[in-house]
Amino acid sequence: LALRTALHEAVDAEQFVLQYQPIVDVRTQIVVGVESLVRWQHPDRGLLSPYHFIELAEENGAIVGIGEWVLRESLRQFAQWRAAGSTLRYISVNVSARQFRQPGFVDKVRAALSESGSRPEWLLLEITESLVLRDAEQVWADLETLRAVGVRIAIDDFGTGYSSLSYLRQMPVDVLKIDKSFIDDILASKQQRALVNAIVTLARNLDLTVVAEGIEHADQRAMLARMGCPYGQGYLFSRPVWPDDVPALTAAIV
Ligand code: G
Ligand code: G
Ligand code: MN
Ligand code: NA
Repeated sequence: LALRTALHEAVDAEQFVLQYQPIVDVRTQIVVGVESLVRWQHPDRGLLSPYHFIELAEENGAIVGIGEWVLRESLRQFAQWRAAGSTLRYISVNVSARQFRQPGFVDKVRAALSESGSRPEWLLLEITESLVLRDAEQVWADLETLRAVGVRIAIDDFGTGYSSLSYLRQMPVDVLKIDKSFIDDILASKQQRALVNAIVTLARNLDLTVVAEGIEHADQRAMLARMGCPYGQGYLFSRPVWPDDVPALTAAIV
């Protein structure tokens, strides 16, 4: 209960911080982008993972302010890295359904891009399958607007929701992030392997990009490379790191 009320003041109190996790080319392991991941630096409880507060923030609406801060801070930081010569291609930012549906969301994205001096191509927004499936009309219109501007859209945790294959073809999205639960068993289970292979092949044929999430072992990476999965993310390459460690990490892997 205390967390719930504190959440509303935490943005103004500047208690949120971002870590960044590299997204790599599965074959070469070169870092192509980073995903920003929010943490709450709570005055008494220490550094809190989003698992402890994102759901609460969605319930009480604080997610709107938090999400706006995350978007602006991510782009500010990314533009700064680029200005310093970084070859990173993009930054991936999680957007919760409630934040996306907030009136004026598209304008806020535009404003965050221009105030930070970012190109729209630098931004990848991660949304959930359920958002794309519900309230289809307004959400789809907003997705189309964002894509027309040049911002790309990813479906996060892909495979855990209910999107049908015929829907997938029409969805206004660019990237599928295959959920970690599929990658976990990619070696042990022939069925899971077949599913991931099918998603990778389908995505390629639909001109969608794929990121495999939660890669922890070298043999998972090798298997995904053999399947032709283009991009990956996971502890094998790097855990989420503090902003100061991003430039070195990028340079080290390249
Ligand atoms: O970084 P970590 O593994 O702790 O993230 C846990 C969960 O929190 C993931 O589902 C992730 O998508 C979510 N998450 C992390 N950062 C953000 C954010 O800025 N906004 C939203 N809406 N979710 C986030
Ligand atoms: O829902 P989303 O995909 O945004 O969640 C990303 C979360 O997954 C982050 O909290 C991040 O810390 C976590 N994560 C990233 N790579 C790995 C991994 O290889 N193993 C595990 N267990 N978690 C990971
Ligand atoms: Mn994500
Ligand atoms: Na995910």
